[in-house]
Parts: sequence; C-alpha cells; structure tokens
Amino acid sequence: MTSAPVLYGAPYSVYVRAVRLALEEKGVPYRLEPIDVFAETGPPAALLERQPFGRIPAFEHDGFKLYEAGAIERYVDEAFPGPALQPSAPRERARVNQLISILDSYAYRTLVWDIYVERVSNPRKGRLPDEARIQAALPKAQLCLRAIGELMDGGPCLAGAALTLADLHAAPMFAYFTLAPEAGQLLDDEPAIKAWWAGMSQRPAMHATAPPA
Ligand SMILES: N[C@@H](CCC(=O)N[C@@H](CS)C(=O)NCC(=O)O)C(=O)O
Repeated sequence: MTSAPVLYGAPYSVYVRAVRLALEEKGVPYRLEPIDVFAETGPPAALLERQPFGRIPAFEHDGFKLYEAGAIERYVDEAFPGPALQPSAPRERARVNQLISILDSYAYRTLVWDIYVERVSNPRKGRLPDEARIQAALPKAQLCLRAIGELMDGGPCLAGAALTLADLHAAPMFAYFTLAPEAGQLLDDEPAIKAWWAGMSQRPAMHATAPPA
C-alpha cells in the first residue's frame, strides 16, 4: 500500500499544473502542498531543500523525492495504474519527448512570459506591457506553433490519436497564452492546434486544475 504523492507548488504554475494533469488523468489521489515561488522574500528555504534551482514543482512519493516536471510526469505515468500517457512504440514515444522538449526549450518563455505575462498579467497588476518584447516574441511564437503543428500526426492530440504527456505538458502553457489577443491570429494559422485546444481545454482534468482567477 503506497501513500498518496505530495506535489509542492502553486496552482498558478504552468509546470505544477502539468504534473497535476498527469495525476488527474491517471486518477491518482495526491496532496498539493502550497509553495509560493514568487514570494517577495524569494523562494522559501523548504523549497530549495527539495528543488535547488528554486523552481516549482517538487514531488515526493513514499520517500522518493523528485523535481523537474517532465521527470515527475513520466514517473507518475509509469508508477501508477491508470491509462498510459506515453506510447510504447519507440518512434511514437520519441515524438512525445520531442514535443515536451520543444515546449520547455522554446514555447514556455515565448508563449507564457513574453506574450501572456506582458499582455495580460502585467496590465492586471497595473504595469504597462512591454510592447517591444511582445513584438519580438510573435515570430518566435509562430515558429513554435508551426513546429508543433507539423509534428501533429493527424491529431486530435499533439502526438497522434491518443492523449499523452505532450498534451498535458502543453495545455497549461496554452491556457495562459490563449488569454492574450495575439493568440487568436496565431492559432487561426494553425487550425490543427486550434482544434486540439478546443477539445483539450474542456477536459475534466483541466477544470479540476484551473488556477484561481
Ligand atoms: N525545469 C523546471 C521548470 C519549472 C519552472 O520554471 N517553474 C516556474 C513556475 S511555472 C517557476 O518555478 N518559476 C520561478 C522562477 O522563475 O523564479 C521544471 O520542469 O520543473
């Protein structure tokens, strides 16, 4: 009998939500231990003990401690029963990992920080958006979407017919990105991703993990 895993982080976090989506889709009960990584006093000492780079999420299951969202997601998929979130065929599995790497390396900063945070989040806090940063991000966002769209193998999911960790890794980024008006035009040019997001955003796991307004 194993105990319920504990996820350390905040509901607003893209990467915390990606792990929560994996837990939800697998049907694994878990506890979310709140940690505010953007506290004025800096990342809490308790977080740095679990995640030396001061990022969220961190994770523990039966004494096994882990950080890095992609690694946690793969562990959750492999250690718990429930629907498989990774294909077993090498090429399909490689495609899922390729998409996750693209999301981490190129999409996260561009879609979330350069576009969503500047256009939506900062103005809500009374700060002016950095228009130059947004303009510089638009071709990078277009490139990200085009690359992801080209890898979609007929959909409806990012890595083909079945839901995988690639979808769950991407969805929290798109949840923020699509709040920016710039996303509308960019997604009009990528109908397969637009159709994916229309379905993905309505999954019960997405509703269950929606960040507080
Ligand atoms: N490579 C890390 C990235 C995690 C990450 O960047 N998390 C963000 C929140 S979504 C964070 O902790 N940001 C704090 C900061 O940038 O100081 C992972 O995969 O877990």
